[in-house]
Amino acid sequence: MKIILADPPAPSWNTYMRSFPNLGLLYLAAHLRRNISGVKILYLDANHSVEQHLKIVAEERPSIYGLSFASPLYAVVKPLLRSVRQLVPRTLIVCGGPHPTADPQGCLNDSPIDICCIGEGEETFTELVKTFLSGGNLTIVGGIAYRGPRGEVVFSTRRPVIHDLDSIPLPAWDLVDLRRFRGLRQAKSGPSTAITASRGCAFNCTFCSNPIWKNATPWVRRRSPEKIAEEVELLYRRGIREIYIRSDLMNDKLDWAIAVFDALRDLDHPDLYFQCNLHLSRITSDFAKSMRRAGCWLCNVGLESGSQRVLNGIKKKTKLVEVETRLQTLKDQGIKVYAFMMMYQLWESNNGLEIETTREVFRSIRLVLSLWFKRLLMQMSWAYATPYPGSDLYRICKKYGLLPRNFDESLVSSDIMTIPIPGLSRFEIMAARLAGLLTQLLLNMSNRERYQRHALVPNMEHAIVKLRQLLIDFGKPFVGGKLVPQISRIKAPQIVGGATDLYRARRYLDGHEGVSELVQIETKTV
Ligand code: B12
Ligand code: SF4
Repeated sequence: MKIILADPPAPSWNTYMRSFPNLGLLYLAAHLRRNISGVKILYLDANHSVEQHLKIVAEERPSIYGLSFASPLYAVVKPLLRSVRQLVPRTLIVCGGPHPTADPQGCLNDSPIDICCIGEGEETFTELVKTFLSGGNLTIVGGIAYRGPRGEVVFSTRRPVIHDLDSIPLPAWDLVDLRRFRGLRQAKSGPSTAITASRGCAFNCTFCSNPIWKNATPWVRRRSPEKIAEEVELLYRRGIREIYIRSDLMNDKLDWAIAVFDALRDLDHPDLYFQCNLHLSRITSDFAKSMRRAGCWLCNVGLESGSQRVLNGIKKKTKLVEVETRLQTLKDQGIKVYAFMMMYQLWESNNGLEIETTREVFRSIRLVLSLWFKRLLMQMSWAYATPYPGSDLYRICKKYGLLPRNFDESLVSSDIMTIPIPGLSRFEIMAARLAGLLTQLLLNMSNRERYQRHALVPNMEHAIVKLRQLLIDFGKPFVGGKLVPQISRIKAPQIVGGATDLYRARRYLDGHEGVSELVQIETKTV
């Protein structure tokens, strides 16, 4: 029996997806192999073009095709799945990951998906394959959604989360040719890749899709330091020299986090570096020391805003007065900080809908500049607040009628202003965005340390391309005084380079790139 586990082909402008393999799929493959013998698993990574992807599917004719995707890619996934269905009509199509978990109804209604896996997939997928092999009734498998006899979406029993993450085998790294991946955008060494040390997050930021994983407790589960070190050692032996620990937060439980970094230090590989994600409120000196001793040189911190009102509104659990001291703690250990910032948040209070003002966005810009001036911040990026399905922001936008008509397409890049914010003038949005991007450029240009060789050019290009798009956007139509996100039909010369790029996103969805490619393949093969 053959199974394909796949990422959607990454749009050409999306470098993120090309940086390292999909850990969820590697975990599924490892669990499947441990529990079922005689199954051939093929991992199709995001670096395949649409054409290559479909060619492999047509050649292999798998019994099961499993696709993993987050919401930004759904607009791209729909035509892909239609092609897969036409090429291999008898293959069982199973989808999982953030988007099928957050919106199984939408997925099953709009796409030729047979089964959506809700939440964690190891046990669900293994049970599905076993039942499939024995010719049993797939609908009794827990943790799935499927179409019932009248086309209605039916949910099977809820599946509990896996409490002991160490009981899952290490991801099937042997299925992966690491040379196919670009590695991390910012890296001190290379080749680089990513792992996860835990699952879930105890925080509840309103813009985050984390609630989709919270359908069962415990919300946060952690691997043992020993198992994490075992995986790191395996990757080191395969030549990896830098690892991004992609857990949502590395410092929510400090004794565990320190034990993890101590175990990594004990591996005694001075040429191995790490990066991770931190919550500002839990940065302590002991923890920062353990990070540094293990070779962790860079951390991402979601600062999000320079306004306490906004931070409270989005439930960030961050105090502005603490920002400098916490970042200084990292600086004292030589650890660099990359800040994630957001613009134009919305939230709900007792008074109804609250909206971040342009003045507040400029406070965020001022905060970034002052932290940069004190050398507490190395780099940062901006995103418009985007209502990903599963987040509270999505619920709020839906409630107040603030989801655009072309919602799936508008999600494709967080450089697109997805929410048509009432009462905000176009000039204000443009001015804030311009000031933000110039700030980002300033930070990028001022970082001329040696390790930035890999990172500087793409990051500068990233900001320049966004600036250019902003200027193009300035000429776009507004409806009723609001910026209405639209996938426009602009024709313009190709921009070289690899940064995420709204401009290319639009071309892509316009049918200039992947989508038209898909249509051609369909007509050729049908
Ligand atoms: C790593 C990561 C990335 C990597 C992905 C690399 C890769 N090739 O996989 C990169 C850097 C590309 C990335 C980018 C982005 N990401 Co991201 N990312 C994550 C992160 C931190 C961890 C994912 C992970 O590895 N989890 C560990 C594995 C074990 O879990 P998993 O992938 O969910 O897989 C399990 C199940 O979902 C299921 N499953 C998954 N696939 C399948 C398939 C089948 C067939 C089955 C049966 C089951 C199944 O089984 C797996 C094992 O249990 C998550 C946060 C999170 N906590 O999940 C955000 C997250 C997925 N990202 C998110 C977002 C928003 C983004 C960006 C838009 C950010 C941005 N503004 O640019 C981009 C867009 C990506 C894109 N185009 O799709 C959101 C998605 C929200 C949504 N509704 O879709 C998340 C959930 C963060 C959040 N909490 O809001 N991201
Ligand atoms: S944004 Fe980060 S801290 Fe907030 S809920 Fe999501 S993962 Fe947790």
